[in-house]
Amino acid sequence: MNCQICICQTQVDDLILYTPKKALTLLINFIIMTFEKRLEWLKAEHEALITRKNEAIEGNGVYERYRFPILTGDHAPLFWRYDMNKETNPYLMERFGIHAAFNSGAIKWNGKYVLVVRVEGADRKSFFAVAESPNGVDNFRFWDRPITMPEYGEPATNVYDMRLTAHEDGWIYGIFCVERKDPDAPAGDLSSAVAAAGIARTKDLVNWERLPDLESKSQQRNVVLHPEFVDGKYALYTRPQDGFIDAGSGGGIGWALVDSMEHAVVTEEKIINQRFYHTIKEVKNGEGPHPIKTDKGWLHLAHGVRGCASGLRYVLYMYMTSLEDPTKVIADPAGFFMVPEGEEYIGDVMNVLFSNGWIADEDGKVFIYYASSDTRMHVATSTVDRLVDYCMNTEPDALTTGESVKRLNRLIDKNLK
Ligand code: M1P
Repeated sequence: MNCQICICQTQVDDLILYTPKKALTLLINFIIMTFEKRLEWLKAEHEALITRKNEAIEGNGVYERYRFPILTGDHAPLFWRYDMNKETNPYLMERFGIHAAFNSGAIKWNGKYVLVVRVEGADRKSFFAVAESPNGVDNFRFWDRPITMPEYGEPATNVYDMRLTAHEDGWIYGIFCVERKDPDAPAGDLSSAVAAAGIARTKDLVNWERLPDLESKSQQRNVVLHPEFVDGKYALYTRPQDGFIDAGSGGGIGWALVDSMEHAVVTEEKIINQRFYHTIKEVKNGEGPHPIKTDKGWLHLAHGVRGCASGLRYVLYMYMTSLEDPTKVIADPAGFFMVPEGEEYIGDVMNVLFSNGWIADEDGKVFIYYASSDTRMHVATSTVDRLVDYCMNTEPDALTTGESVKRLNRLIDKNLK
């Protein structure tokens, strides 16, 4: 018989809460586990985690956060992580560690809230896997297998951050970052990478047709496909990198029209949402999921990055563009929309909120899927009306302290009248 000592934090908490007799019984039950008992325990803990009910937390009126993260590495199926054969894994050890579940694309699919999750293994490689929930806020369960994404060209070292777009051409596109080691990096530099936008399409989220990577003058990250044709072309939100992104060069979220997704080539790029000195997007910014169409304009969610003593700080912000001309910004609320709070600050890459997925239901409810600290997934909910109101009625950043104080005084005057 293989016996192991095994007790988890929740059990320790339980022991503290329970009467001495109950605590003793629990202790005896858990302290020595056979393979079978441990498997039973693992399954029970996993099921309890997945089926845990989530609760909305009243917030600032713009959105509601939820009490629990919706996906973590621990949500990955046990049969991805453990060899469950007693002969080959007598200690029932984890054989494939799943470290994190974050930066997920999102889509409403067959009535379910579906995420294409960036899952990161203990080996630091990330891959895509689909998780679905019946209500969008809890009970997210991974499909049995991760996505087997076909390669294009030289196999990618890492892939991540898929944006999903159900395009009016009938396909669901996934655009994601493909990273490979920089072949021109000097010997000994094992960090420099080359990033490109990988493109794939599907009709069922299981079978993916890989298309050529986006061709562009510069490296690209955070590329997102607009859901409609514009002037008969596919429209992309881009994030030209390198030469374009040095401080002071005025880079930002770009816009490019391409003739075909089967061979997407960016010839011209126009910056539609710029970075600015001393704002939440001073260092860089990137489009989040594709914008939501509203009767007042396209509603955008993006991330802005600034530097500080503790490193880069990633926050979420919103803006709106015109329905007639999607390159024209019509609302640009000042500052951040969401920043890390509480445990969201803590994780692999601290001080980061990132979103590449949201779902707008037909009744106007919006599910904002965001990741914290490159570690776990959360949800916040709002409505199209509230988000449009937020964008239209939050004044833009006037870029100086004096103007911010004037803005504050205008609100105070109104309220004290
Ligand atoms: O670590 C924070 C984020 O950093 C990168 O985002 P960006 O290219 O916009 O700087 C990505 O690696 C992203 O996955 C990550 O969350």
